[in-house]
Amino acid sequence: MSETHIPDLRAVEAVLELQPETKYPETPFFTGPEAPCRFEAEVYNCVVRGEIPKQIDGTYYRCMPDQLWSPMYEDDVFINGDGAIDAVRIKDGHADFKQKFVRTERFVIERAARKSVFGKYRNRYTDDIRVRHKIHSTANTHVIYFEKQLLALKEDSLPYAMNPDSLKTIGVYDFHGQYTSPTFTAHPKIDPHTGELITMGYEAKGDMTTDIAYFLFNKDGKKLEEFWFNAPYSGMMHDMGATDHWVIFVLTPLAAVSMDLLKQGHKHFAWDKEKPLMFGIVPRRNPRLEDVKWFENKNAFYGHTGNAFEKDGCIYLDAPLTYQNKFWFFPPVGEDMHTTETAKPPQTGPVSHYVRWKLDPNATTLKVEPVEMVDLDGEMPKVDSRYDTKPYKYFFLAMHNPTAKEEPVGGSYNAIAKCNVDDGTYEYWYAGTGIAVHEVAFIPRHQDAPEADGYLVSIVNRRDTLLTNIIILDTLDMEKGPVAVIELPFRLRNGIHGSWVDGKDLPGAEDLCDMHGVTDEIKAEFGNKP
Ligand code: V55
Ligand code: FE
Repeated sequence: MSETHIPDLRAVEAVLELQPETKYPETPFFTGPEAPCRFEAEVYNCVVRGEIPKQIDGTYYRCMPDQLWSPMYEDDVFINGDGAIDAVRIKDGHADFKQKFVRTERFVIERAARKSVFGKYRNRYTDDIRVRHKIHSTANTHVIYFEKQLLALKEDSLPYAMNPDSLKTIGVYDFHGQYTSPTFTAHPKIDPHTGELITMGYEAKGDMTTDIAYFLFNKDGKKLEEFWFNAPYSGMMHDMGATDHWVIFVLTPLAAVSMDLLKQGHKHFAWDKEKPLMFGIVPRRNPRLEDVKWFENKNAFYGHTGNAFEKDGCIYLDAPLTYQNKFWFFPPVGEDMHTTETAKPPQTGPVSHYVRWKLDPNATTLKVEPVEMVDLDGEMPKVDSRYDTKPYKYFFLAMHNPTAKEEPVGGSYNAIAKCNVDDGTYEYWYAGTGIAVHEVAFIPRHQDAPEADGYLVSIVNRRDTLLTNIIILDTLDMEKGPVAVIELPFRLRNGIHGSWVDGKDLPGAEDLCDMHGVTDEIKAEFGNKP
């Protein structure tokens, strides 16, 4: 037989079909650099270029949606992926990494099934009938630290608690039975002075309902407030805001479709060009229905809160604002996500602006218009968490470099900015062509460091090499670029939100990576003592 008749591996691969449970849709959410990763990983002592500042001691946690199984529907969306939690433990100039999936009910059932049995994003009527009434959380949106546990969050369900040392899933968390809504926001706020947790659930009496449940917990997890009220319409309420005396509820025109449409298998949310963006204010303590006020902004997309604070009796809310639907994959009812007019980027100029709303609790007119604070196209704003809910001066932003020729890669950003909200000035560092940057976490240089003086940590997708970097920037010299680049020998997908937890606050009872066999004797003799 001549050699030409023996197919090589590439030729074989070209004719063999992928098995159905891992054959993903040929859409940008599942192909190329966004192909699902599907693994759990540990890297003890990562490869590091440069020097990780020795005073950094803590762990960066963040969520990455990653569909373990090919979705039941071709039009599945990125935000429906199973929640993988990444942890980067930094100490003594070294970094250890671990990635583990949250053991949600969906994870364990689908692991047994070896395929997807949960259907579309927030549409239980598209599920395998056997799981319709199970917990739908993918725990893929944000991971926060409260009561010495990680809480992995998805706004359609309760949090999942995890062990912060090992990333083992503990289970669904309802604050010892005190939390009574079936839903819990992915963006609760923690008051850095009191340690209180300000949180809420929307669609709190079931799919498509306008009910909102507000909760305030003290730092030990004791419920201080529970207050139920209604939104003017049912829509996505992804982020929120809080100040010393007020809580702000953000209602976006990504409207919940009718129950009939949901039952017919429609996507849960659809952009509604006619609806305003609205802000509901509620007193943080002793709220009463007569204190609730809804302010109205024209139709616009609101993603994430930068910060909120109070001054002279007024509430200020700061965030990037976009006059088009950034969630193009939830188009208006009857429109196609690939051709809808509501999500086309404008031909010129930045897409979002960082703006400020003034919400006056005594106002008689409830129409509001924001003022632009910083002219940068970005999202995922983060302040120094010691200034959350308080007046502040600086924030960090994942942004699109305005001088770069390329579009933000894969819907992500390519630069990181440090912005001064008082005068609109900023500095930024551009990561380069084909490199996707995401939300940062801020690490104070030391406990008493001035506002925004410290380091940023973020996970960066190298679409050029199909690998991953974790970068550390010095906030006093952003333009210099990272002081350390941690290299992971594999590709990760786009990440969502995360938190930095200081080492002194972590239990530290277990190791992040598997240290089995490394006895105390071995440690005593060979241990790396700085
Ligand atoms: C967002 C992300 C979500 C979600 C709803 O960033 C909104 C916005 C990762 O999941 O379910
Ligand atoms: Fe978010």
